[in-house]
Amino acid sequence: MARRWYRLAGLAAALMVSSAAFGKVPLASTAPLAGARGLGVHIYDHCPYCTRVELVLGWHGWQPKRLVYGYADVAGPTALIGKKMLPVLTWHDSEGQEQKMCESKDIIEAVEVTAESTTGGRLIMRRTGRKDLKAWQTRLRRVMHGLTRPRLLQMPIKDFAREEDRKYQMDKYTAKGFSYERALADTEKLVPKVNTLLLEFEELLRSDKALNAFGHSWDDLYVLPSLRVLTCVKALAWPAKVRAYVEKNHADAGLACYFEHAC
Ligand SMILES: N[C@@H](CCC(=O)N[C@@H](CS)C(=O)NCC(=O)O)C(=O)O
Repeated sequence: MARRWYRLAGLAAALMVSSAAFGKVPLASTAPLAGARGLGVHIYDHCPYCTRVELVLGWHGWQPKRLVYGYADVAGPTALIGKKMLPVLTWHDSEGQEQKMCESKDIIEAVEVTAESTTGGRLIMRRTGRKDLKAWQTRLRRVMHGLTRPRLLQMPIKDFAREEDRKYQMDKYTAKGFSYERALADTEKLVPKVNTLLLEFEELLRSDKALNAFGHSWDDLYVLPSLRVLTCVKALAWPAKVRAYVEKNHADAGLACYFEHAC
């Protein structure tokens, strides 16, 4: 029963998400999380998909139990949804049945739809498709990983607490041609590039709290998790407005950044 509901919920959410993406009115308007008890959000602390889910849950004032997994733990996530992939949201519905949902977009849509019909409203507008933002993100992606991958391993998070967790991350990216040694040696080349991007980002912000004047949108959900990950890099110079945007949005969601542990 739980499995069947889980598949149906996934389908309904997928329909809503895809119709939202094409600018249509969502096909379904049920509130999948109304009456939910014992909400749990299963995550890796450093994972951008997990962060976007935690941001939306937190902005809505929901405080699910936070279950963080070691990156090499295959059994934990697999026991939830049959594969090693997070985030996953778990809860008991109004009939006491255990429910699970994966896919960050589906989880966020479920939270938004539920908030719309229970607590008064959605918080996240659709992605705008701003070209300036897309170009900025593409340039950031090219340079950020050399700074963040080696340093995330040093953060005091459960993801990388054990040697096997750190090895899992290193094996994963080394197999794709990433060199940790070269990345660290390139620090002095990469830092000015990211600093320039952070300065440029200041110009992209159209309000203190959001990328667009109308408020939060998927634009923010794509960018904030990358900026949070960058907070583990000590040598970066954060323009005050950008740092405030990052700190305020994460603080509002009750989510810590890595500034104090940056290395
Ligand atoms: N489409 C999924 C993607 C989730 C995803 O890729 N999660 C990564 C963590 S950032 C994961 O679980 N990776 C497992 C692994 O690398 O072993 C979503 O949006 O939720």
